Amino acid sequence: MNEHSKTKTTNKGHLHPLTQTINDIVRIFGEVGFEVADGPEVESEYYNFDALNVPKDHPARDMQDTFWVKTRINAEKDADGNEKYVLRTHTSPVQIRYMETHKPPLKIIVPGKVFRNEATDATHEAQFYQVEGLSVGENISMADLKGTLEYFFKRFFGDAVRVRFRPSFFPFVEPGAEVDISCFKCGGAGCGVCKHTGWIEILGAGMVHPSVLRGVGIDPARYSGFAFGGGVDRFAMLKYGVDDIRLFYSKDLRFINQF
Ligand code: 2NM
Repeated sequence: MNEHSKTKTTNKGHLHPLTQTINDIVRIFGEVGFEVADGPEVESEYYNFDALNVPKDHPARDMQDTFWVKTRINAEKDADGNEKYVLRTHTSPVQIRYMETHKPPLKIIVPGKVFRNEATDATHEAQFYQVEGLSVGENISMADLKGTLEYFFKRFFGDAVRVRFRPSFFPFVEPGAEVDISCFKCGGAGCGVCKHTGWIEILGAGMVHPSVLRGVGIDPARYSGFAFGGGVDRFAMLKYGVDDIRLFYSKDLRFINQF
């Protein structure tokens, strides 16, 4: 027997489960007209916080929550009150940049890496993936937001999934909502996946704050928009039944090769 006569399958490898999940999300939103946008992972304080209506004294800006980039640029400009840089804490700055350079109507999703300065455990990583969506046009409403999310979650988790909104607050939207989906595992009866509540917290969302639109040169009297944001890692954990986010970053092939 020589090398060529053996029956042998070649292990070609495959995409990482988080990459597969991002590709699924991009394909589903693409079917209803959302384009993908991206931008820098090192962001200015202006794009990461100020343009998003986050107050100067908001706890999210603390050293405990945000990785401030220690460059000479920061050290020098800090004292002058000029621009400082962070590892982006969300992908929203990409949406700000996109709105500055594109006229409505616009529909984008922004998947990407984000960073939070916090302790890690089974459900928290200092680096993870987020996906945010944005639709701006004339007469865009909360009903468009809910319909879009219902379409997405039915495609992603299954047709039986229902969506509900609970009032919430984020500085960059008004009104804001926490979005829950009915449990795709038990259908709402209660099980381990939904912690016996029948519902799973899955996204934050809302109508883009008029100050945010004004800041990028979009007239809030003429245009409105919805936005939403959620964790790609969390979507993947729920869909594939993974109980520890750190497994995605572990490089353990016994884990990775299950996907
Ligand atoms: C969320 C929740 C609600 C959001 C808002 C924007 C922007 F840039 F348009 F203002 N981008 N993303 C948003 C809104 C994100 O994540 C929890």
